[in-house]
Order: sequence, then structure tokens, then C-alpha cells
Amino acid sequence: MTEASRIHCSRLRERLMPAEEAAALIPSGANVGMSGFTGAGYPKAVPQALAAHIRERRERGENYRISVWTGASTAPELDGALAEVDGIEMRLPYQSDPVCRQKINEGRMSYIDIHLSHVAQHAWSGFFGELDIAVIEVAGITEDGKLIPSSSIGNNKTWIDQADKVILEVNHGQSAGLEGMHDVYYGTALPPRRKPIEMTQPDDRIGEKYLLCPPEKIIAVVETNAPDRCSRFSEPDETSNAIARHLLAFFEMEVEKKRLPENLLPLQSGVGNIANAVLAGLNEGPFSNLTAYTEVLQDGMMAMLRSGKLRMASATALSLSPEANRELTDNIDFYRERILLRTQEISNHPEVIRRLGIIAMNGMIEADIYGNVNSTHLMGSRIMNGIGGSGDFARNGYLSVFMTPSTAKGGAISTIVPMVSHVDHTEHDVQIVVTEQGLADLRGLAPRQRALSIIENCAHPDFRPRLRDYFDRACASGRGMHTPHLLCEALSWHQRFEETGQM
Ligand code: 0RQ
Repeated sequence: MTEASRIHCSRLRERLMPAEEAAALIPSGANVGMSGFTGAGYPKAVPQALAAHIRERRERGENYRISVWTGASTAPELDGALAEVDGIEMRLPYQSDPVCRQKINEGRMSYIDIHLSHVAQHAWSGFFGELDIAVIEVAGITEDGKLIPSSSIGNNKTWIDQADKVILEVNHGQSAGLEGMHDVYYGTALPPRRKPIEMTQPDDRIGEKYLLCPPEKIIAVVETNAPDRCSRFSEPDETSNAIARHLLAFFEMEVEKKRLPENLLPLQSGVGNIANAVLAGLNEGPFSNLTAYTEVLQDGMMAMLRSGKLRMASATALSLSPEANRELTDNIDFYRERILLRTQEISNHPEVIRRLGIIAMNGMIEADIYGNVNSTHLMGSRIMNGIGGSGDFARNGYLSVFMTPSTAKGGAISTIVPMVSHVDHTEHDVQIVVTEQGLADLRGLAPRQRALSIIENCAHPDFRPRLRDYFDRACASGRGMHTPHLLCEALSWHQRFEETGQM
């Protein structure tokens, strides 16, 4: 497909219109399914035009709000713009936008935070209500009206299938060479009598290269030429390098003990700088012929594909820095042979994750001494981002790893606490906890053994004696020796931080 024309279907070319006209087709109160996953493949023009439209109508005294369903986080042009004008009634499933976060925490926007693998089937079942309109970014449209997906797929297949009407944004800023990189599975269904997902390797193709949409549903086509969010990663610092070193040493030991194969198992890597540092460590490390079955492909994995350490990667989104994005576009044929982008109900599918035996590596906000993990809430009440896919992978993976620096906010907060202030991953789903201090392998340990391992290996020395003291007093309290706690003190560290700014 040439740069000059990305809309090869004459019937759909007739629906071309400016973003403002397309945005005006979205009524107040609508449930709108938008494309977008971790800052990739989100519509860039219609949401901003809609935000302007909402502002205007608001100034005329109208209350104009919509609900926004996406794949995962988007960008300032979508979440930011709509949140800024108080245009979002309800948002799901994962977001990381500062304005959105503020509105949610102020109680001005509802937010439904669910496992990313659940979103599509909840929509098929109608749990969120009817989907009125889908706004989907694509990289182009073929002559016979098939849609070439963009830099993420997320829930696009579901939004297109479920929505009454579809608005397309054809983004000339996305590489035309993305065509052929996708695998859109059309075999999913609601129970009973579901069929197995026929995938035994991360590189198995099970679907179509294109998204399919009846042309009569498409009410508008808008052309854009804009880059994805493309956030930069910070250079790995000593803390993230130490976390990466502990994890790599652990993998080496597991291979030595023949508990992991020499090329490990397919990797899932969460978002953020620590995850990227671990990937950089793997790129320098002894393992080769690796694969990835993940949801987000970050810079670290691009580098591993380039070096050949990583044989291939399956994901649902490319979340790249501007430099990595240029590298992708300049060498798109190389990467197309090594990357598969799937719908998120497949990239995060519990059945597939369990069968492939994924090594899940995710960030967290805090863990407690027994290994319960909080990935989403600050001090129990304020949302950070959301659970994203961490639960899909932690519960179903072969190995579930959670990582964090041992302190936050310049040492005022211990990320290892007596009891987490919110639980996303229970002790049953958490096998390895890593901080820059060390690694706790919780497999095969009973609760009190887990507590000792986490306190001694992972807690910061400034907080370790107090955690040990809490644990000893809880054990001595006579209240029960399976998972000893002092209920009146368990959350006192968080309370103290709220009152004094120091745990
Ligand atoms: O805030 O920047 O204001 O100082 O939280 O912390 O250390 O930069 O961590 O960017 O790696 O994100 C869990 C949020 C970690 C992420 C989380 C403060 C800290 C800072 C961020 P400041 P860092 P990261 C695949 C998998 C859930 C979804 C997931 C996440 C800010 O990994 O969203 O895993 N995970 N998806 O200062 C108070 C604590 C704190 C704290 C850190 N204990 N108390 N504040 N902070 N620890 C991807 C998808 O699913 C799409």
C-alpha cells in the first residue's frame, strides 16, 4: 500500500469527513469503544474534536458526557482531552493519564478496573450496556474494505463487532508496513461449548491479518497523520539494574536446577522503566532463542529482537519511544517476521497463558510480608493506573514475579508493609518478589516462612527491623499462628504516612 492512498475501498472513501463532523455524530450519553493500548493505536483527531464540541455545548449549559471503553491506556489526545472537559462519565478498563487519574480520585469520573482478558467477554455479555459507537484507528483500508490494524489491536475487534456504528481514523503516520503483522482471531464465543484456542507456541497464527467490518456500519472515515504517544524510557538506574541482576541470577539458577529450559519460557513483561531494565539485562545475559507472549512490546524487547536474543514476540500493542518507533519503521520487514499483534482477549487469554507456561514479570506498588500485592492503589484509596493485564498473567503464568524498589518517595515509604492497603494479587498468585535488596522465592513456603523471606530479602534496611518486630509481636500475640497479624497495627504504616509524610 502506498503512502499516497491508504483508503483503497471506494465505498468507504465516500464517507471521508473532517474530525469535527465525525465527532458531532457521537451523542451525549453514548457508550463509545475506542481503540488504543498503552499509548499506541488510539484515535488522535476525533476525541480532541469531541472534547472541543463538549466544551462548547457545556458553555451553552448542556451536560454532555460519554462513557469511554478502550483496550488500555491511551494518551493526552484522548483520555487527557476528554477528562479535561469533564466529558467522561465512566471509563474502563486501564488508564494512566494524570488528568483522568485526578478526576477519578476526585469522584468526578467512574472507573471500572477489570482484568484485561475479561473486557471483551463482559462486553459480549452486555455487562457494560450497549455499545453505541466505535472509534478505531487503522493503518489503512484494502480495496475490499478490510481494515489494516494499527500499532495496537486491543479490543478493536470486539468494539467493531458490538457497536451499532463505527468511525474510522486512517492514520498516515503509522507505518504502512504494519500490514501483515496482525493475527485477529474470530473464533471466540460465549459459553457453553467454547472451543479450545489452538495455540501451542507464541508464534502460532490462528486468525486473520485484518479487522472485518460490514461497510454499512461505517458512518465516517477521518484521515490523520500523527505519531503515537511514544513515551521515552529513562536510562536504567542502579535500583532497576539491581532488580534485573537479582532476577537474572534467579533464572540462571532455575536453569541449572533444570526447573526452566535453557531458553527460559515465553516472557511477559509489564510496563515501565524497571520492566525495561530487566529486558536490557536479558539482552546482555546468557539466554538466547527466547520468545515473548506479552501484551505490550516496549523498547527493551525491540532491542532483543534486533540482537537476535529474542526469536519472536507476540503482543497486542507496540509501546515504543520515538527512537524505537523509527527503528521499527525503517526495518519493518525484519520486525514483521518476528512480531505478531493479537486481540487482547487472546494476548491475555488464561487458557493460552497457562498452556504456554509464561514467565510473568510485573511492577507493583507494594507487597505485604505474606506476599499479597497491591498494583493499583496509593494508600488504599487513590487509584494509580489499574490492574491491566498483571492479574491475567500472574494467576495463570508458570512463574509470577512482582518487582519494585524497596522504598518510594525518597525513602519515606516502605514498599514492603505489614498488610497491603489494597489487594490486587493474593498470596496465592505471587511466587517471586524482587526489590533492589534481593529476591524472595515464595514457592513451597508456608505464610510465616514467606514473611521471613520477604522481610530479610526484600525490605529496605531502614524498615527491616520494624517489620521483623511487627512479625515477632504478631506471632507472640496468641491470636493465631497461620498468618499472624496485629489488626490494630496492620495498616498503621499507611496511616502514619498520611498524617506525617513518613511511614
Ligand atoms: O510516583 O512519579 O509521583 O513519584 O508510584 O512508581 O516506581 O515509577 O513505578 O512506573 O514501574 O509503575 C505498579 C504503577 C508501577 C505499574 C505500577 C509511586 C512512585 C511514583 C510510580 P511519582 P514507579 P512504575 C502490563 C501489566 C499495574 C498494571 C500492570 C502499574 C509512582 O507497574 O500500573 O502491571 N501496574 N500491567 O513514587 C505510594 C507506594 C508507592 C508509590 C510507588 N508504595 N506508595 N506511592 N509509588 N510505590 C501492562 C498493562 O496492563 C497495560
